[in-house]
Amino acid sequence: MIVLVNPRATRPQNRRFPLSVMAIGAALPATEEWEIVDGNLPGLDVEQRISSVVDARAGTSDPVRAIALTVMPGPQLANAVPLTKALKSRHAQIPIVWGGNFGSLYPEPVIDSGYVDWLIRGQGEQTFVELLQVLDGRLDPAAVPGLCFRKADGSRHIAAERHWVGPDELPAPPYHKINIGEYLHPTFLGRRSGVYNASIGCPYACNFCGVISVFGRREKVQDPARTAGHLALLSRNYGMDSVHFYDNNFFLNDAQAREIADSLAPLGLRWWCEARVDALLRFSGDTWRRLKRAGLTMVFCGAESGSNEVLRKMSKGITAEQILEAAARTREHGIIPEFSFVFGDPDEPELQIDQTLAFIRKLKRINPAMELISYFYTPTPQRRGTYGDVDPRQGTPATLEEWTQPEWIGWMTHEDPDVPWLDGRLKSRVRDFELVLKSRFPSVHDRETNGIGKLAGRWLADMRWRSGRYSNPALLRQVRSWARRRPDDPQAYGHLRAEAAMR
Ligand code: B12
Ligand code: SF4
Repeated sequence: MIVLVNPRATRPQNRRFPLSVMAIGAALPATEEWEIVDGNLPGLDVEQRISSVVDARAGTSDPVRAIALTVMPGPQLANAVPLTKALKSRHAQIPIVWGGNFGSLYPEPVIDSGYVDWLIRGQGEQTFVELLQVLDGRLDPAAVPGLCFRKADGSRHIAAERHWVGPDELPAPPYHKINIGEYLHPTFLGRRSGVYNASIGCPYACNFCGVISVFGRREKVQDPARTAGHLALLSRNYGMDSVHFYDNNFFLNDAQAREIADSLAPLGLRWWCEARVDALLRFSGDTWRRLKRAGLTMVFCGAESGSNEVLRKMSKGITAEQILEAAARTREHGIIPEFSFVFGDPDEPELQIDQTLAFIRKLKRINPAMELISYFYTPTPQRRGTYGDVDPRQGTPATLEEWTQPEWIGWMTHEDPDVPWLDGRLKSRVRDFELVLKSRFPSVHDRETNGIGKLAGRWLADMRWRSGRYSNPALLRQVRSWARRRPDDPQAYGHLRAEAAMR
């Protein structure tokens, strides 16, 4: 028996399918029994639940022989650390395994912790199956790609990730192992929104991004017919009416985008996905129209900066002019663009912030429907060359306990990194701008601010927006906190966010 754990990563109201552990479970041999414990479910005592499975299985022919956790940087890590410690002290004899993005990027503190026995870096399906053979004494752990551990002499064995395979070579998501209805929630897309991941990796080379550090510069996409088959099941059997595609990069090129559009069209779903600005600009008018017809409602693009110099330093491979053009094309086709920006150039942070804020105004003029997502630049380990030529490991914690401190959570979530080139004044400049912009143009994601509050916010923000004076909008902040049915949720990251957390 294997217990696969998704430590709490977000509030129950934001929970989505725990895809990472579903993928690991689906790849286990048919003879292996396994169960998912999802910390995002409401009212669940995760440690208690795991322990009750362990206790129920103890003394049977199939006791729990591994507890495996997925761990993403950020709040999930903060929850995974105390949970793992508690599990280790309660069930010392059961091997504890970590996988996921945090350990893939920062293996040393995980291996050194003393309470994680095995770490799997990168794609986990095959490595986890081989680890079970290691636990049975049938395989030498040092021979397993991606498997990291402490050797008998106390030194670390940190393996490189294994050569990974694409989604078509992996089993289908095991929907029968979760209660699907518990994971379909209202979003701006629909009443019963779900999530899906149809590819692995990304072929681009942005040198601030953690994806290429884990998966290299490659992407493999699933056959669109298979994607449509899985979504049809969710829509037909469970009433899913909309979907967020989790893929880092959903479209490879024009031909593949058309194929996706044609496969999804019959399903009648509304959907959100991430795409590159340059890829979008290569689409023909016909491809845009097919995508629109197929339900593409919002497209998220990493715009990152309004400065060509900064985009070049980031190896982003796009220009500010192309971003403006993408804003125009999305407007023409009635698709909402969600542009994400990374603030805080290590060389000239103030100049970059000013240029980018001015650029966002321009984007808003071209496409008033445009949505803004903002992050602060947080150096992330890279295979080659980092944006700003900084050492992303310098000063990062050596222990998991330190990683879970609030200042490092702010670092990992890219919400509030403590970096020498960004002070509170500069961060406030970005946050104040964002508050003015989102009050003046309420986000389609915002279902929590009441109508009067939205009206008052618009009115108050209008003067500021026109004059370009954003600093310290105290009254707007007050109106916002008064008008929200629920307070801003700083755990509602990315596609979960009703609006960016505005503190
Ligand atoms: C879903 C998701 C979330 C969800 C959390 C999901 C959950 N666990 O409940 C939410 C929205 C909360 C979230 C938040 C954040 N996320 Co997030 N998220 C994703 C997303 C979109 C999909 C992950 C997924 O399900 N993939 C599908 C599964 C099948 O693949 P996988 O997770 O990679 O799992 C494979 C391997 O990693 C490994 N593996 C994973 N877990 C395990 C466990 C075991 C035991 C084993 C053996 C192997 C293993 O094997 C799996 C199968 O091959 C990815 C982007 C992406 N497409 O991957 C970003 C991504 C992982 N998130 C990222 C980030 C930075 C964050 C945030 C820190 C920042 C932010 N402000 O958004 C926050 C904070 C996280 C937190 N709360 O702790 C980055 C990580 C980059 C990095 N390496 O640093 C990504 C890659 C997005 C990006 N392009 O930047 N996220
Ligand atoms: S930022 Fe986006 S496009 Fe660039 S490497 Fe990362 S996932 Fe790919």
